[in-house]
Amino acid sequence: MTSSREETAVVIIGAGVAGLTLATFLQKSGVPCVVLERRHRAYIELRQRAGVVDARGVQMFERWGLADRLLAGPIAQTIDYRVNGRGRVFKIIADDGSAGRFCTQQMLISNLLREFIDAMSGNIRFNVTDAVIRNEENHRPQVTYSDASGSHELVCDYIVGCDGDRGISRSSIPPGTLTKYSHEFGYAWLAALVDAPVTGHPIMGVSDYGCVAQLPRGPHRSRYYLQCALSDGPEDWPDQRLWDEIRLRLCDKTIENATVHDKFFVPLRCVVYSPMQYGNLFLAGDAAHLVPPASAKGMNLALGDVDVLAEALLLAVRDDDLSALKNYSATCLPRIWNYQDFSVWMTDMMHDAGDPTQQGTFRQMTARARLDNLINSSTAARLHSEYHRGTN
Ligand code: FAS
Repeated sequence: MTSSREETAVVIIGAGVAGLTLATFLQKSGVPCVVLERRHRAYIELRQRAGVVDARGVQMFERWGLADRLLAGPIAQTIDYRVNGRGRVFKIIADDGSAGRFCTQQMLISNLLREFIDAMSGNIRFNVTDAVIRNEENHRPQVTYSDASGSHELVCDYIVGCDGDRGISRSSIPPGTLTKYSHEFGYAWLAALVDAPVTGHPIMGVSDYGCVAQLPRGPHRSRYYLQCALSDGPEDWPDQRLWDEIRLRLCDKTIENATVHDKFFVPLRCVVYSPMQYGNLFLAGDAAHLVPPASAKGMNLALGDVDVLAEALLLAVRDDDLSALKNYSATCLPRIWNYQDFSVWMTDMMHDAGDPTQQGTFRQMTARARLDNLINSSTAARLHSEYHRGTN
């Protein structure tokens, strides 16, 4: 077993959407960086999560000249907001013609890995264990870790924590330094990847039996999301019950059972940590904030953080201009709170309008009025479109 000591400019912890996008931008700009990932390459390439890069994210990849190499085609510009089986198609307004692009998180991760490692010879270490951050004042930050070849020490100028909600970066910050804001919705989503493509429009469905959504995951697959109890687990949702509930909530007896590839349960919550930095450590993505999948903004908020951080790190490393880094949190948090508000609005609307046992019949009717507004009011439709596109 060997031990090594190396120097670099930026150490990125976590090879998810945030970590790999940042690493690719820095590598493209000639800023030395090392990515540390605890899983192996195949594992992260197979992990299924989000499905769409919004228009703001597409514009960012276009600015870096990477959109066509990383993203697939345009997404449907419509959503079928269905209430107890009655469909109403919402058309996303895009005056400047820019649109989100279909790109499952899995596809984006694979394309980023190919770009960073194979095309740009980027430096990434997989199967990392025992990573420890040293980020003290008047000391160059360090990360020590182990892998199959031994123990290692990386000395750097900056550390970026892109290691998600349960990573080591945020927990390396002294207790009491960050403020945690959180909101629990009190229910969960069952997410099921199935061999049934979306025919027609992506569906966001409200029903008296609970929320149901169907979002595309490629030409042959889609992901169904069903509202369920926080305590539910796979034993509560055998495939037959899944399909029976889908037919019930969409009021469509013609839907046939299809192969279910995976199922997982996501408790719906919103979380924000502030500030998103401590000394020379910066948090991005789920390491700093969480939103429920109902808003489809988890991956896109992570990309938004990277959009700001990449430019700030370039200024710091290249021009010794630390102003943007110092303002990183202040720059990101207003956008993050704006989309936290959208996520609460969207999640409440989609659930309150359905099963009245959650919030009662009064909230059910006001939530349905909000849905009607999206279809009947051009002003409401324009704002909703901006949120979907990530451009407000
Ligand atoms: P990620 O979690 O993607 O990546 C963090 C990386 O850090 C991982 O590769 C992890 O292995 C690594 N890591 C952790 N600890 C480490 C350590 N100690 N050392 C080294 N590496 C470490 N959003 C949507 O919009 N739609 C969805 O349908 C959707 N579904 C989701 C389903 C699930 C189960 C989850 C958890 C999230 C889902 N999201 C969804 C939100 C999702 O898209 C996240 O917002 C997005 O993955 C955030 O990206 P990152 O911040 O890069 O974190």
